[in-house]
Amino acid sequence: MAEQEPKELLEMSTDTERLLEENDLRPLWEVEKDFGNQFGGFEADIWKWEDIQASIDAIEQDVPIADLPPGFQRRVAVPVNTGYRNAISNTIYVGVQTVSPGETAPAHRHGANALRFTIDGSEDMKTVVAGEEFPMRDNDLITTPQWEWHDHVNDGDETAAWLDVLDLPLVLDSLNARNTFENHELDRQPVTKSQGYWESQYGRARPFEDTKEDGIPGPFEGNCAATPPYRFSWKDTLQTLRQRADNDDPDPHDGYSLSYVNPATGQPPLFPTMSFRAQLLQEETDPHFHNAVDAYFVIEGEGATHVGDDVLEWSERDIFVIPPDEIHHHDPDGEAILLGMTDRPVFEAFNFYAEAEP
Ligand code: 1HN
Repeated sequence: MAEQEPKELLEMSTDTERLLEENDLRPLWEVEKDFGNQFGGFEADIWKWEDIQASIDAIEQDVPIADLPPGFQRRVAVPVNTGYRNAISNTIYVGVQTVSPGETAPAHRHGANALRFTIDGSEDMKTVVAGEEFPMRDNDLITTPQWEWHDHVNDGDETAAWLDVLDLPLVLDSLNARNTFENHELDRQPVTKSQGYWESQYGRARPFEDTKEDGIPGPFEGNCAATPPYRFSWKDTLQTLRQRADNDDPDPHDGYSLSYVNPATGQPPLFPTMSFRAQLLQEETDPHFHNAVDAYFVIEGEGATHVGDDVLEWSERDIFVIPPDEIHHHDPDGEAILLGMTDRPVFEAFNFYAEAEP
């Protein structure tokens, strides 16, 4: 079939063009071309740990947290996409943060949801969330739900590093919700709860009240219940993954996979805007594609992820991203474990989520 000639652009008279322009009006057939292009050049991309490590070490040498200008006051190297220089994707932000021995990342709170996934941690590296000190051990995942005060205190001897994952591009850019940040009057918020408090409230026996004094909805509010502050210890998560690998069949696209559930509901997503999985891969997965963004952190092992015509070769601690609608599959070299992050809950909330095999 002969290639179709591009259609001639509709021409308006110069007078009409000027009239619209003077009145801040544009014809839809012009506007239409710009929709969906604000976030240009979103390609599959990978950030290798050795490059991230060199960068976080260098900024740690140059920039004490105490010298940071007013603002978020966190020492973070932020993987950015070619088409969007604020974050890895248009919805999910991932950063790599360090806190040196003796340093504190001062207390603040905000409307964006956040979590920490510990890379180099210790019992003495604590993130303080909603009055409780959570020790950050390697590969622990700790939530910082929206509006909860949080500060990070390193009482250990080694620099600590972790991933921050926030729905920041969604909150700050798409929703333009900029007045959603507040600094605490103290660098360190008072510790008002004993260790283990938050976890204890979401076990099999729970407080009877619908809503606790601090306003965080209790377990009886169905799927809308807010995410509590919570630490998912890697020790437990890994044990569950192993049990799955020993007893179950893998999912064709995601291997042996666990959802980090909202402890208040027992269901995913962990946050209304972002969902997380631990995925153990032993074999090549089947290709599929979907309109939600997937980002990954390599917890263990090495392999490759094929995205369209690209091959992302990954090893431990690398970060990579798969743009919407790209056909992709994983090919681990032996056994590998990934942390999967996605904005799928946003699509599902609006009945937009779609997934298919090629
Ligand atoms: C934030 O609160 C943290 O608490 C890290 O560690 C990165 C980036 C933007 C906005 C808030 C943190 C952040 C952030």
